[in-house]
Amino acid sequence: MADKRVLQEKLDELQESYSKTKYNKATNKYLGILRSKMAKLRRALAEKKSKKGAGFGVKKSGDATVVLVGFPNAGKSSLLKQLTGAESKVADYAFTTLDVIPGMLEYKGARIQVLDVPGLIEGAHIGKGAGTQVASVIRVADLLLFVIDATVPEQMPKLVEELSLLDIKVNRQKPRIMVEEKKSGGIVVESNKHRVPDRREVIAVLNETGVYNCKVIFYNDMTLDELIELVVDNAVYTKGIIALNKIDLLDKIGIEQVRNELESKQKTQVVPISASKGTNIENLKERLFENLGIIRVYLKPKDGNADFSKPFIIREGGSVLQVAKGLHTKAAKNLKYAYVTGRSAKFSDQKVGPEHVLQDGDLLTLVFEKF
Ligand SMILES: Nc1nc2c(ncn2[C@@H]2O[C@H](COP(=O)(O)OP(=O)(O)OP(=O)(O)O)[C@@H](O)[C@H]2O)c(=O)[nH]1
Ligand SMILES: [Mg+2]
Repeated sequence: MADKRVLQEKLDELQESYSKTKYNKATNKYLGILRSKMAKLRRALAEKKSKKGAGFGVKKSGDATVVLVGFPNAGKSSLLKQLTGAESKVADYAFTTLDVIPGMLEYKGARIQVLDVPGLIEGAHIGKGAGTQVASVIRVADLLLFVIDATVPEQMPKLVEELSLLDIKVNRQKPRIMVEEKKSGGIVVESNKHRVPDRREVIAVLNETGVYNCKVIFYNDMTLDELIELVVDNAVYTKGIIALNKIDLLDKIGIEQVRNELESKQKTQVVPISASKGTNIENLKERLFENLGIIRVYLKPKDGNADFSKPFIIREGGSVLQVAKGLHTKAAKNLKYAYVTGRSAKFSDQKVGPEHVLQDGDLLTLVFEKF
């Protein structure tokens, strides 16, 4: 990649043309693309500035991954210990944690990886406080657990804003679009009567990513900014719930007030806890499990009983085939059909195909081709 000085010069150049361009419908597209180019350059610069990030490579493991997100000193490391028993240094000052510290929460037969990361601060998106490296860990999460100091609830909208600038969109429906690349024929737009950016804007944005021939199909309304964040910025869309921490510092009425306000503004679940005192931690575990959409199925041999102490874990919407794949790739290839008893079945031992979608608590007998 180009050196720091060249990146900085390019960024200054873009910033200058951005501030000189007046906003109107004709320049809207151009401004959107400038914004996203500037964001990319800022990120590249931030990565160059902080070389310390080498320790940030943590592999996903377990059945699902939750990342703790919060300002410094909010209580993330204290909570990691409560949830998983893993030790991460706790201290009464900011930036105690400087690396990714993994823990494993075993709950109802599922193994949920919990990652403690350094606190996020305002300006993280321009690399402050190792913000871009922290973001690279947050991007892989299946669920975010925001850790908010109950005495400073205004931390929450700031975190959401900062993550958005880092191309991580919290609790927002992913806009649906399909881009079918073609060899020739230019760019064809199928809006399906949705309100979408005009054709020239769509073409300009796609050209920006090196696509000149394709069919674009829109499945919902979309603004130009949303189109840019989706195809140029490669944004991720992640669900997040809130652990309202340090409730031991507020009285009952205070806790309810903060909780209701956060819940209505952020439109997500808020679980009041005290990480240092261990209050309401079991309830938080249950909420994590629920929001991850984890499903347990029990394998039952043809003429035997299921082992209820060993659930097989899949995610909501998972099928019989996914279970077979999880067992062995060979098993998946040789799967013929299955018998299911439980919530997804109409009656006991219903015969179903590999694509049958399972539900929590189902009993499953897999039948294979002889091999
Ligand atoms: N009163 C109270 N203090 C808490 C609670 N949870 C954590 N703390 C204290 O808050 C301070 C910071 O806790 P940490 O767990 O280190 O916070 P952190 O979010 O990991 O901080 P960084 O690593 O700096 O980002 C410590 O002094 C904790 O003892 C809580 O529920 N109540
Ligand atoms: Mg910490």
